[in-house]
Amino acid sequence: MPTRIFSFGLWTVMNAGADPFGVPTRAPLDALHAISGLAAHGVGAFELHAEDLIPPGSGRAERDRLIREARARMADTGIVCDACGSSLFTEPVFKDGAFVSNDARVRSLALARYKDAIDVGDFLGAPLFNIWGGRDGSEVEASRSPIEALKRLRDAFNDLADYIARQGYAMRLSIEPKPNEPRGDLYISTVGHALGFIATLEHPDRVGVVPELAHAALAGLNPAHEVAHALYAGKLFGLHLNAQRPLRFDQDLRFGGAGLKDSFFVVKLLEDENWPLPRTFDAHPYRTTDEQGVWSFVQGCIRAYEVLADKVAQFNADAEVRALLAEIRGWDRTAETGPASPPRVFAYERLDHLVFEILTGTRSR
Ligand code: GLO
Ligand code: MG
Repeated sequence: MPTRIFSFGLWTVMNAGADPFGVPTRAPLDALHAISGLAAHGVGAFELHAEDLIPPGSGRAERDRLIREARARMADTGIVCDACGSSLFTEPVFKDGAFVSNDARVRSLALARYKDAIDVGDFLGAPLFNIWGGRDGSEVEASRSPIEALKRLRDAFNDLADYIARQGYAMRLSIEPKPNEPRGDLYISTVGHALGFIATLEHPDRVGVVPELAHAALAGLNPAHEVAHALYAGKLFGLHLNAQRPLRFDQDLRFGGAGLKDSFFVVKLLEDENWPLPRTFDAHPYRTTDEQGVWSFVQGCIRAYEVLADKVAQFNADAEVRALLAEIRGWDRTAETGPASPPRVFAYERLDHLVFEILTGTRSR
């Protein structure tokens, strides 16, 4: 297994602690400081919204200066950019959506803004442009047909894929599904929705999926299964690790902060499948946190992944686990000899309990 690369969205450490009911509780980190700080804490890659680095409305000269500065930090520290995106969803003009807005002028503006962000991604060497359409859903269902919305989304993705190809950028596109945000029902809500939608595009091979654990939990889904569908389809172009208690408002907890067993099985899947891409964290430090706490949040995410990867190794090496799994595999081979008689005893209680013991550190190696 090559050395694992950990990545963070710049917006995660730049998050100022605001939530729907509260104003910011800390000063946002400067983007350049965020890049250097991540590198200093053992992070090998970062993902960004172009706007995290280049405030909307900046002129060309300012854009170029900020890109130069970012590239200098990257060259100095070795950190790379593994994905770019755009945070159009925060801006009032896109309140009715970006790609799906009923106002054609807004849709054109969204395409232009995404193309600008794609250019920024290319300058930073990003191999992926990831789109989470935070407002591309319906708050007022009567306001548009969902079929019309899907056609608008299709046209937009086709246009952006075409732009990337015409520019000759070595960049793939991805869709990050999410069920809701926070009042609207997004049209591309789960990995399954994304895969179905991608198949309708002109060049499906250029577009993949970036599942996020919290988004799967919001929909009440098993996150390992979400990730598995993307892997199985050859579409796991990226992944956002974090934590979320189901049936709650979007929490974006630190990886490891909730759903231990679900997190373990996601890590197990990635490690068992030797998934080669960066492990990206997309979460928010607590509102009560100061800058020092932001860096401890970063270390916490990474450490949680490493601990779980170590637990995966322990699980895979455990003699009793191995014996149980070998027995289970043996049942597969007896298929041709007809139905088992007497009925099979499925020793899953013990297997599942062994997961508990390994996760709680109560089983010796
Ligand atoms: C919000 C999303 C968001 C995206 C980001 C990608 O729920 O997870 O953080 O990951 O905008 O560009
Ligand atoms: Mg995300």
